[in-house]
Amino acid sequence: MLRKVALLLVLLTPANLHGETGYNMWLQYAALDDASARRYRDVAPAVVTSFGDAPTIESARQELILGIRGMLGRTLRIESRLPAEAAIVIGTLAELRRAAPQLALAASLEPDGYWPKTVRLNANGYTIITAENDRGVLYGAFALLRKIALGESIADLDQKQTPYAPIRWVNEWDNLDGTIERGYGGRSIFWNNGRVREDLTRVRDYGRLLASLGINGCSINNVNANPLLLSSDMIPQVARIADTFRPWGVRVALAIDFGSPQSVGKLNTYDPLDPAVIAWWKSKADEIYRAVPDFAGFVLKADSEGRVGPSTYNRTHADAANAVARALKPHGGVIFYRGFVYDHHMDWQNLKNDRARAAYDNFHPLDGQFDDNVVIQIKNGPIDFQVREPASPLFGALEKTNQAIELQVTQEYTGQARHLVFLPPMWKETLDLDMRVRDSSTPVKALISGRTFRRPAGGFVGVVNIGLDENWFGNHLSQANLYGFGRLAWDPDLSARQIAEEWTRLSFGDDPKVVETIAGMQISSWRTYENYTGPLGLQTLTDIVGNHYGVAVEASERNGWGQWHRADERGVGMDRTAATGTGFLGQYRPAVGRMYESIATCPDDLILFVHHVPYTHLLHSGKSVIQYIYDSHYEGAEAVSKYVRDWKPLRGRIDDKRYEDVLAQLQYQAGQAVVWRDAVSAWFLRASGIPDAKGRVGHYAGRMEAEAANLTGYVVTTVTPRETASGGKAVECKAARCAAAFRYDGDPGWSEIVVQYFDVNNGAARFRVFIGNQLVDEWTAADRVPSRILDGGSSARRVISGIVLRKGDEIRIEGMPDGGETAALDYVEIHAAGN
Ligand code: GCW
Repeated sequence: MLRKVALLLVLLTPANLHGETGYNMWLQYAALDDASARRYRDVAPAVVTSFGDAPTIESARQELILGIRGMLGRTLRIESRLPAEAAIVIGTLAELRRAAPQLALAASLEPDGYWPKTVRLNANGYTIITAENDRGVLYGAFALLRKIALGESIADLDQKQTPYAPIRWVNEWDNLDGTIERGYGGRSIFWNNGRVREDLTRVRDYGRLLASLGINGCSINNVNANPLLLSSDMIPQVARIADTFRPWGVRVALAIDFGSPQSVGKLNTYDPLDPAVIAWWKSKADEIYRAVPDFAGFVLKADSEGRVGPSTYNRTHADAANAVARALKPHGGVIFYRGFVYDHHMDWQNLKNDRARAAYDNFHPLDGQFDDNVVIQIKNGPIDFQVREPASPLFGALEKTNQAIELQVTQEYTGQARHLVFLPPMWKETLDLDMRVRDSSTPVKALISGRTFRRPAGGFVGVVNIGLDENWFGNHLSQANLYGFGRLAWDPDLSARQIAEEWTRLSFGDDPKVVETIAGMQISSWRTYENYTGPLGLQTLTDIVGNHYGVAVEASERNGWGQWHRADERGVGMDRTAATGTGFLGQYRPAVGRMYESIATCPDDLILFVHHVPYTHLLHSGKSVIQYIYDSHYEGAEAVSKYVRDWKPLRGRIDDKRYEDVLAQLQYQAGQAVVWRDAVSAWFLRASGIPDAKGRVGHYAGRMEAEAANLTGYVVTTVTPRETASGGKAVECKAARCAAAFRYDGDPGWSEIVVQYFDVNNGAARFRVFIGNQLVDEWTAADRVPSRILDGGSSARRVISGIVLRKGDEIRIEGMPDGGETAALDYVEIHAAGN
């Protein structure tokens, strides 16, 4: 009873009065305004009739009731026969032909495709949603609701929809203990303490969100796979997840460890050609399929980053993939074999070594040797989800092998959900690139979907890594990346702008000012982030051996990981040409290779990825490389502070909760962008010795270093890497309380005080700011950051505005350490306030 009352309350309270938590992502089903609701009410039937009893059909029916209730304020009545009045009618083609032959539905559809069709019969209008399979019917239901939410007509429907590729999967890098590798939205929704969670509500709701995008498979554990996953007591647990996803048409897959026959099966080998190993994989697959009859398959990371693989026995990747594939084959399963295989102990001093070559070198020679239910899963670029990379040449090099593109929805190298970065524009560039495998156009999207070489399988895999956070990602705006991934996997011909606008309208409503602002920010955000983190193909200049978050320009150099940019005092960039470099460019088809090989035709955006040039090299734009590096960093940081200004007028136009959350995130990002700007430009100034033509780098108006302040208790410390602190130094408090006093020497007037401090994640230090004896601000440094040391990732900013300062004023900052956090300060900067 209580539950019923609660449900009623939920249904009766207008959603927009509440702070929206973001839980429903783009499935808001917010009430339409009166005028639009009236338009639909005039045509929308009062009845939904469904044929077939598959759980996906039931989901479709429930979703239609829920969505129409939310948007139009009407509850559809359920009928089990074709009624003598207008109705929404759902079911597969086979079911509808059998149960309602009078509708005369003649069509042939692809699996998962759907057909919304208006049929008028005996003066009744039927809105039919039909498909070849149940899953397609569910997709059609979501599509109808999306049309209503976007204000599109549903009066005369007749457009058959076909997914671009059969494979539209997500991967989750969840560990069995509940942590997530490179997840930024909280702990796992699937696992906790080595087991599948008892409460799978979040899994059900995630399945629904995936289904709304047409995603049909999900692997539920880290590709750095725990072998225990294949132990017999795990399989019934995995079956519970499969049962939970099934009503949403999402099939479960598992990432496996190649050593499992030995570690789990207790064999003395995991040699893929050993008959006992082959038999073990077969019996393991049989066991899984007994518990999960629609099990989708395996994902395998082998011989990469310390994972075991066929190389132990001098076997090939094809031997490995096929051994597992043959166990899955009788059940209709597939194996995704990851193309992300490379040597991370490469000699950095050998200028011919190149990690970018690895995927092609490993897999191209094996083309034709993989079974038909093997899919090579290839990251979009040849390195590793950097802020910009060219398309992997392997896409153009497999003709007799299935492939899928792996895109990273979770923002590992792109701001970890603390920075706004909308990735579809980046993915589009790769998907649309013509790889020139034939004279006619052969873009990456056609190759990976299997269209070019008529492969039986192919498509899209997104690494998503959502978590238990209320909004799944840790950042409301990051949800757009999952939306964009799903939409592109269904139809890669959609434009990034269209995706951004759709997502904004579905998530935040139709107010044109809101749509223009948010979609505009989303669309420009990748370029903005690139501008301050790694332009011209430098790749993300982050701590590549640590958390991949904060700035650390040299972290990529002088180690075996191979993410080298080779910047030194003479020049910058990695020579990957066929003529003088690593030969990487020779892996592309000639027309593409030539385009990058010649400096004259290589796009500026990738120049340093493939060429080593002096800092004075002039880009196509006429600007020198070094000046571009300076300028882009200033432009990027300025663009983020503009996002903050653009966001503020949205107050009251969207719900308060998301307004405040996003504002705080953008303000944080604006501070981080300045850290990146200053660190990267200072590093390149030191390396190149060439000053910024605009005089900004190294000269910071109004900045007072903490190490030069009048210190009580604080001690000066050197920060590593040095570019992540202004002047390479900061001050730390090793006592209970310390103070740093700064004398203001500028013009009197209204001012903004910027306090650059450090916020590490092993303590919550307190700060208090005084002007003279007056306390003007205080805060606790307890933000969610990935760093425990003073570096680019922990550098943080507090802006105190609306303060009038007079010449000679003392600004005193008190710091009170906590735990491992030393209330460290970098600098104070005073800006005259604008109006
Ligand atoms: O991007 C790198 C990540 C690793 C990841 C690996 C991979 C799961 O830093 O955390 O491991 O790629 O894709 O296998």
